[in-house]
Amino acid sequence: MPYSNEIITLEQFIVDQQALYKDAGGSLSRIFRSIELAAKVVNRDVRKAGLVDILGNQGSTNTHGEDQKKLDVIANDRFINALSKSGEVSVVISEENDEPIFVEGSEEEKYIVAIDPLDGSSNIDVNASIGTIFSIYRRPSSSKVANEKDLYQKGKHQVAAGYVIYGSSTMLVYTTGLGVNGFTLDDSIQEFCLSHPNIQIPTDGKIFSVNEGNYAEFPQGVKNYVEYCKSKDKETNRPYGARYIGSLIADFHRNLLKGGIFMYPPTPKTPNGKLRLMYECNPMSFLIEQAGGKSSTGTARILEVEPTDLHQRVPIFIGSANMVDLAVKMYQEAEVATV
Ligand code: AHM
Ligand code: MG
Repeated sequence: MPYSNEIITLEQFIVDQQALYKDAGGSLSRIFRSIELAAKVVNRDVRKAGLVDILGNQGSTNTHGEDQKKLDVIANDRFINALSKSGEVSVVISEENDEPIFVEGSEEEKYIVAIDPLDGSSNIDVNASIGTIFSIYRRPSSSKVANEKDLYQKGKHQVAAGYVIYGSSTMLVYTTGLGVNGFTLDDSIQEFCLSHPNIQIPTDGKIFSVNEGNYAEFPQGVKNYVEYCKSKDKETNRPYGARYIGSLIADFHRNLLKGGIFMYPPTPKTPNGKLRLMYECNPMSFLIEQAGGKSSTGTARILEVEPTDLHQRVPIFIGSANMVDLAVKMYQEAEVATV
């Protein structure tokens, strides 16, 4: 019988699981090792952010016209470097880079990794949780250098996805399609240790997360759902709690553990919502489905969306299965009624 207090490190867990996700050559494991290393380094950077001059804007804007904070730039470099050195990744695509990065000397390798190196960056200087999101694809083509077909894959083809949250503790949560597991960084030994095995999101939740400041611009169906969440009903335990940090990882992580729904709907100002398909919506959707939840654009399963641009945005409704079903139903009914 296994000793119940046994510490299982991320590295050990991945080695044990390797055979299950058909990674006999260890390629994916090596990619994970580089993500783990970069995460530890970025964690160190984040923890000392208030002490050294790495807070504030870098002075450049990223491909979406947003200010880049210094830490965004640092985290981006750290992850790109680590992934490039893994020897397994042919292309890195990053929310912070306009163009895909073809890794010199690894052009023929079989994996493509998409990253949002520091999500929720507007929260850096107010000390709220931020994080890194990653998403891994295998190249379908055997061409020497990755082609468009390799880069523009639907989310359902991800072989692994996860995030690192730099919060009150630092956690790495990931899936390879065999459930979702969470590891907490033990600072004293600098190891991610299994703390949240086989995470399942409750089918019904009591939290709704949406930027209600945009309410006037919401589609009618989303307004209806928000009103539903806020109205009183004993049987369904309403009103639900409203929680919105403005950092997807933090909002997602809380809802994953407690049950809830996160929404970034389309508005006239942001007709495709705000969040990026490749760097945010696909990885989070893979995770939520593996945890028993759901994720939709309002009209389609996120993982079925055909990418047409590496930086495209999509509306998102993600979280507890019953909450997403109802939100999507109300959204669609109102859309039909306005046609
Ligand atoms: P970022 O990748 O530039 O940090 O932006 C994405 C963030 C998400 O983390 C968060 O869910 C969302 O933007 C919040 O947007 P808003 O401030 O419009 O509510
Ligand atoms: Mg982001």
